[in-house]
Amino acid sequence: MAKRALITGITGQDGSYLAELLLDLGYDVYGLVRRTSTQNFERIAHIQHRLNLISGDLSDQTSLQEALIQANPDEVYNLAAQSFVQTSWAQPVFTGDVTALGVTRLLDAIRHINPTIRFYQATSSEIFGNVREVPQRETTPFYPRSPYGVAKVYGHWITVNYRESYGIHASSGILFNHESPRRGFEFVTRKVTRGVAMIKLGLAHELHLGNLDAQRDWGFAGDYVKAMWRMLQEDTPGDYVIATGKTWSVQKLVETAFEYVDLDWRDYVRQDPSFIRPAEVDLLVGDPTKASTILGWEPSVGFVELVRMMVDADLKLLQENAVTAAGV
Ligand code: NAP
Ligand code: F7E
Repeated sequence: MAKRALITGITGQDGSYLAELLLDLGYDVYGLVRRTSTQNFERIAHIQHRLNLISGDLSDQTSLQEALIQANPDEVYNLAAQSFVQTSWAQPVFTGDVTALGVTRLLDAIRHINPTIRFYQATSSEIFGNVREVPQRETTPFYPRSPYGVAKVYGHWITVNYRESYGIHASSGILFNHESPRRGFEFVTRKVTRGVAMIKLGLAHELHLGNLDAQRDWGFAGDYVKAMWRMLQEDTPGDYVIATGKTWSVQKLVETAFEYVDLDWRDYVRQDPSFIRPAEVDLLVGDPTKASTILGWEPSVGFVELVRMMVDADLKLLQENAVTAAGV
């Protein structure tokens, strides 16, 4: 019989890649979707006919219980969150409710309805924040620097706690930044690749950015969802850092993207204080040795290839939109 999986956050970047992966593996895939005034299923439109979508919200306990009863899953992947760090200062209570307490709501529903369900929690490298060690590994102490990071620390520890308290097969993936052509427009990689594509096509003339000195360990989302799945196939649950082991500055990201389309970034990039954060995470670089050793997981896409993939995709998207708008 086909395995069944429930994905929260299926309409997001990772949810869409994970849904594709699980469908390819022969799973029956269920996704939790929240009601929005305009439907936002763009990332899953191409597979929507193969998915079972269930209405629910991480802030609503009843809907989570109902979703578990309807989907009757073997595996639950909790990818839903208020995931944008900058917004977490503007909406700290909402971020805590969804990104932190939402994890408890889901775990507690699992505990009552079917404690044999295997559970994946989307933890983040933002828990390391003001880093205590370089590179960061599973044992590195946490020092979050935003309401989002604090919420993810809570989500991580409640996952560990339900594993230890109730024996739930609950794993936490401590994922470093991962990107793709499906990344939200507000995150810096996509903002840059879309900005570059717009400038190249004459649709924009400037790109406003914040701190160019921050360094991130950027990988490809399509690789990272494979690590999520592998964690739940292990006999023993655990916590795993998922990263490339290399770090790059935002400035290098900008240079790489502009260079690819033969433009000089200095002619277009403007520093804008409105994108500077109240507290910054200066340097993230992960050590994925445990994931490599136990899960056999390795990243397949490097930084330059990733940036070029995203610029190409944004150029194509904008050109297609122009053709559609022109009615050609
Ligand atoms: P994303 O594109 O922002 O997707 C977030 C998803 O969560 C969307 O499907 C969103 O639904 C859903 N969601 C938000 N609030 C919800 C609520 N109250 N109830 C139900 N669903 C809700 O994020 P992502 O990049 O795919 O990341 C997936 C997960 O990994 C998140 O938990 C994120 O915090 C974590 N993470 C991401 C990275 C990264 O670099 N991408 C790294 C580490 C950890 P709508 O479409 O309706 O908004
Ligand atoms: O910022 C700097 C910014 O918003 C990266 C989320 O997926 O990864 C993501 O969080 C860096 C920061 O991602 C702009 O200050 C400069 O230092 O792309 P970002 P993030 O904050 O690292 C982690 C692992 C997650 O878990 C999160 O869910 O880029 N930066 N100028 C800028 N950032 C943005 N967004 N916009 C700018 O204009």
